[in-house]
Amino acid sequence: MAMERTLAIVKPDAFGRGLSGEIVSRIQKAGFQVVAIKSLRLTKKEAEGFYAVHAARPFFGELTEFMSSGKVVVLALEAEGAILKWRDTMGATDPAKAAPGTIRRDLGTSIGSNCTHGSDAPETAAFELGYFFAGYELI
Ligand code: 3AN
Repeated sequence: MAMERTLAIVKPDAFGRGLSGEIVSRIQKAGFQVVAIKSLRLTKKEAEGFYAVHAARPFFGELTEFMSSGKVVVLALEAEGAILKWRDTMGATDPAKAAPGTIRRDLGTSIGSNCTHGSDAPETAAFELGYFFAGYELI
C-alpha cells in the first residue's frame, strides 16, 4: 500500500469536551505519523469554504455554523493507506451506526457532533491539507 497523507479535524464538540488529547492519543496508537498539528477557530466563511462540496446539502448551514462554533484541532496524518485507515479509525458518520472501538462510536453523540472529520479521497485530502497547512508546515 502507498504512503498517503490525510487531513483530520477534532471538531468543536470534541474540543469543547476536552477530548483532543484522547483523540490524538488514539491517532498515534493506530499508527499514524502526525506530520503537523495546530489549533484554530474557523470563521463561518472559512467553514463554508472548507465544506464547499456540501454547499447543496440541506445540513450545510447547520454544519458550517457548528464547525465555526468553537476551536478545532487540525492534523496532517501520514500512514500507509492513511485516507481509508483514518476513516476506519473514526467509524461511520453516525455514531450510532459506527463500529465498537471507533472514535465516533465511543465519543460521538450525534451525526453532527461526531467528534472528528477525515478526508474521503486523495483529491479531497490534497485540497483539505492545503486549506489548513502551508507547504513548509508539511515537510
Ligand atoms: P463524513 O464526515 O463521514 O465523510 P459526510 O461527508 O456525509 O460524512 O458529511 C460531512 C459532515 O456533515 C459529517 N462529518 C457530519 O458531521 C455532517 N453531517 C452529515 N449528515 C448530517 C446530517 N444529516 N445532519 C447534520 N450534519 C450532518
